Amino acid sequence: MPKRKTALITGLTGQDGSYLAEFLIKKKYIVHGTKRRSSTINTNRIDHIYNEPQFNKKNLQIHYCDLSDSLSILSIIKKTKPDEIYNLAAQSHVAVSFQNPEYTSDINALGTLRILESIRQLGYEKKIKFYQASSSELYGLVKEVPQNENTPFHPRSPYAVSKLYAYWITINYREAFGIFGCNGILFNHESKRRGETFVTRKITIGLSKIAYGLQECLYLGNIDSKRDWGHAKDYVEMQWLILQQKNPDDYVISTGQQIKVREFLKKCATYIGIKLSFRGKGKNETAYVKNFIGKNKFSKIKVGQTIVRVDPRYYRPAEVENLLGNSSKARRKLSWKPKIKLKDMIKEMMDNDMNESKKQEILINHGF
Ligand code: NAP
Ligand code: F7E
Repeated sequence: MPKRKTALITGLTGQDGSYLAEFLIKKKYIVHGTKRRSSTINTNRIDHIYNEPQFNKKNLQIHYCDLSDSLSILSIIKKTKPDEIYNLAAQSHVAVSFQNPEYTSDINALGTLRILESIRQLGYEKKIKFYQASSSELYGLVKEVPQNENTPFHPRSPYAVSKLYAYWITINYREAFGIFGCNGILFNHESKRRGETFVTRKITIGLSKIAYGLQECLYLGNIDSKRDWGHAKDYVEMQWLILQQKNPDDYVISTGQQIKVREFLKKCATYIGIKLSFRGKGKNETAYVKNFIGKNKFSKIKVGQTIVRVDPRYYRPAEVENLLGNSSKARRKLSWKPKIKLKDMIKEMMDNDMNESKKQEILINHGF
């Protein structure tokens, strides 16, 4: 039997970490993942692969690790001796990075350095392949549309600046020490496992709660920013493919399908039979229920009701307005193309969050 490959995923408990672990286990890898200590259990995205009887527990092993802690990183790499490391751990929220810039930089920038330097200190430069979760946020104040691997960067947040350091330190360790280090410059990708405070999930949860009378209104920031959205499941496959190539390289990963936040909102509303209309401008803009498409399935919502308002507290000190990726290099060299369409992703997210709200409404209103 050929020897099974071993992978180490930092940020196992996050959206991408959970999908990547599933993907690698299916590929017969032994997967080691890191999680950080938390006062509540934070493994809900991976419990199904950790506990399910058909998965031998040895396929997924979890280690405590914080990217601020060099010694824990070094000792996990030494203990697990992985063939591949996927560095997905990060303080990944752009808005939060303005409030916690030093922490964000420590984890995202120096955390990446700590892993690369551990590989070097252990003498594993030729053994371990390293994937860095780089981001379309690097393009920030964009110099061209669409953006590709040669588009100059102009980061617009402490998050993006920290990811710029991580991007370059990965290339530096590749050039200086011969580490097989690669950047995936990933555009926004979402799923039903997306963190609740990112805009797509905030919208799917908010609309679902409004539909079941659990919330009156959804408050959003800049609804005119444009994003190139894909599904996380498609994007983790790319992360793996990038490390299977003969030579290390950097790739843009995107669908090339761009819409505004307000369009995403409208599409989610349409999915549950609500036609939204907007009135007002800037911070005074609101969205109300224009009419129902078909029969109104939600007795708590009325025609004319304002269900979305702009709240300037969600504006960012510097915004990234226009992200659109050109992933032709990845499509050509890795024969990759995304499989999941935006409308199917919206269906998955809305179905998931409508189900959750329905359960909550039953608990609250039916005396259980
Ligand atoms: P996510 O859901 O926020 O997951 C981040 C992971 O990092 C979580 O497991 C989190 O642990 C862990 N983490 C946070 N701080 C840490 C620390 N100090 N030490 C160790 N682990 C820590 O992010 P994601 O959407 O899966 O994204 C994965 C990676 O891709 C991130 O690096 C992100 O910046 C990057 N990225 C994401 C996108 C996107 O659209 N999703 C696009 C481009 C790049 P907890 O579960 O305990 O919080
Ligand atoms: O914002 C606007 C917001 O927080 C998208 C991370 O995964 O992708 C993600 O970063 C847009 C922005 O994602 C709200 O101003 C409006 O223009 O969902 P987001 P992001 O900032 O694009 C990149 C590629 C990453 O690398 C990051 O790790 O939506 N927006 N109203 C809002 N955003 C939020 N969060 N909340 C609002 O209420």
